[in-house]
Amino acid sequence: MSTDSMPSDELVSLYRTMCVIRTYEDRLAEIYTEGKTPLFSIAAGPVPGEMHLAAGQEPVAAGVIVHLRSDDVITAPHRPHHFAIAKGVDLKRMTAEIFGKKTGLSQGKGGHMHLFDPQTHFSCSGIVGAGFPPAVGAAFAFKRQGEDRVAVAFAGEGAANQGTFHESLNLAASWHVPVVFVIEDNHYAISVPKERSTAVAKNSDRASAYGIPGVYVSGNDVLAIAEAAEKAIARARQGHGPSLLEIETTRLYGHFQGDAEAYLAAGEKDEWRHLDPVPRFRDYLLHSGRMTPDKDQMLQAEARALVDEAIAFARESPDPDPADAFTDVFANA
Ligand SMILES: Cc1ncc(C[n+]2csc(CCOP(=O)(O)OP(=O)(O)O)c2C)c(N)n1
Ligand SMILES: [Mg+2]
Repeated sequence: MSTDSMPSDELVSLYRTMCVIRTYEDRLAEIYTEGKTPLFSIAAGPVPGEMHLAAGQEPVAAGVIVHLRSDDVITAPHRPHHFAIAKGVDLKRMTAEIFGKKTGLSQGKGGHMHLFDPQTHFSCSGIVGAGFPPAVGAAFAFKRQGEDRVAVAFAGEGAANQGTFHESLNLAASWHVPVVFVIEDNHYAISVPKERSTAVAKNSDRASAYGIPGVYVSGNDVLAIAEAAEKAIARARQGHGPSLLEIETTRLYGHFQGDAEAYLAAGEKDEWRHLDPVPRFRDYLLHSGRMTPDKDQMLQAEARALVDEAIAFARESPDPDPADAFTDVFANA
């Protein structure tokens, strides 16, 4: 790990966030298959629709969001659970939303790619690249209102080839607004490797075209990420304008649940698993004496209990009432 400067309780708190995310994603992976076997039917089972899990990408969410306040704004992509958990979205209501239940964040009308939570200022979208413009809009509002709040737009490296990315960087830089763009480089956009679709090796190099700082963080290392994010977020909060971070990470499940991953090279996934950031950070904390084995056991048990409680809540919650299908949505009268 790259730095020893953080107090032990903050390090353990980062680890706790990563444990909750991993426990959550692993449990959802199991539950997602219920009712979908032996014949895969995407609509069947307790979790209908597509599912994009973020196991392996925990350091990005934990390392960046640790520096955000509850009134800061996040826009996230179609792979959103790690960001929502790190931002403090209520796990029960989020899980109920993913299960399509009435008690969900959007009464079950959004699903896993459309989690909206005004309380924690969290949103995400299934439209790739959709989160950049509203993050700039939020940052513009903060600046106009004289508030020291920050907006962070998270997106994948595939999304950095969308027009919205470039338009948003340009406008954010021109208006000098408090936004941080965070690109998760998990090497693939569905099955397309970054080098086949992107003209530069590092999206962080694209920042210079807009006159803002761009930093690439390699190694999927939560401490290196936290260090880079602290600077970018402080810079935005202190009125010094936007910046771009691109963070190398790994996706331990497929693009979506059910992805055969035929596009991966032999052994590629084994390498990622070998570098799994959660056990890697756990080992660091244990070996450096920053966390005791008892504390680790306790945190893992707490994470399981939290996730169990959220899943039980979602399973037991009622389905939405069909009579409400056209409330709170854009629909022709
Ligand atoms: C505008 C738009 N185009 C295409 C898609 C289909 N799509 C869903 S995810 C995805 C790839 C996204 O890759 P990346 O941004 O790297 O995120 P990752 O899935 O790797 O987290 C695509 C093309 C979409 N949802 N929205
Ligand atoms: Mg990607």
